[in-house]
Amino acid sequence: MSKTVFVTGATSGIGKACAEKFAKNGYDVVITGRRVDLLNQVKSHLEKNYSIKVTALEFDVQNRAAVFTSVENIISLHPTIDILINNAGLALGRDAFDEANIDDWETMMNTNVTGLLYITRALMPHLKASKGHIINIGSIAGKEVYENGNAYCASKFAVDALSKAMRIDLVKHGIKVTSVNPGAVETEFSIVRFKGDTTKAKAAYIGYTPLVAADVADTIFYCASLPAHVCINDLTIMSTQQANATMFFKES
Ligand code: NDP
Ligand code: 8X3
Repeated sequence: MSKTVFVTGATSGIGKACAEKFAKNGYDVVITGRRVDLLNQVKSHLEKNYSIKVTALEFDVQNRAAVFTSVENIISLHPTIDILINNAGLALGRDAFDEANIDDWETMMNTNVTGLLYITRALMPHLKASKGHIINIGSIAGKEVYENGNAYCASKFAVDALSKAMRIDLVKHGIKVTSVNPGAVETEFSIVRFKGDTTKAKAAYIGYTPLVAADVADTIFYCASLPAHVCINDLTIMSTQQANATMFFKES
């Protein structure tokens, strides 16, 4: 029987690349996001190219009722969920603590931390039943705090803590927990962070070769493909030219 992966935030970037990678390898896929047009495009693309079952769920991970209802509704279609990739997330702004927008702080916390908690709790019975694998997308920003990173870094430090906490509490159920922490990946991330300012977004990647979403998806797939007795707990993946959270070797 084919396995099922549940990927949050699969309308673009790392989540979309994960959906493609797992679909290519025969997994049934549940994809989620808020932009229904993009969700449907990803679903059609996967169904056209791979002989797998694809279910698209439109909801905002910040909406607790929507998360729990959506998960309940898919279980008849996908009775077994083997892998959860907690990927939906965002940064908003890159401002000093004293100037940052408080609404942005709330959105980052509610999405990156509370949303991840909701999804994971909603899927808990299914992951227990399958002795499944939770893969949380953290960040280098969850390992090192950088200037003007304040609430985004805090949200990813929280993801780091939750990965450790889940691993401790869920080991008795045979559930694996892996934290994958990328450095700079060129996706829609910077366009979202800089609120549509594509010049600022592009500037984040000038002078060096960033990761692309497929680099991260390939690594996640590797983590998910190991034997039952092997778990990568924590993995940081960076562009070769990125030495830490903020230091990039830029060719002149
Ligand atoms: P993208 O902006 O390309 O993708 C983000 C995805 O998250 C989209 O599919 C978006 O879907 C979804 N999403 C965002 N907010 C919500 C929400 N409230 N409810 C449901 N879905 C939501 O960025 P990336 O692919 O780069 O980011 C994916 C993850 O990787 C994030 O957690 C990010 O923090 C992390 N990361 C990214 C790095 C980078 O440099 N790009 C580096 C390290 C970590 P939609 O808008 O349709 O809802
Ligand atoms: C995204 C990477 O360095 O912009 O988590 O924070 S960074």
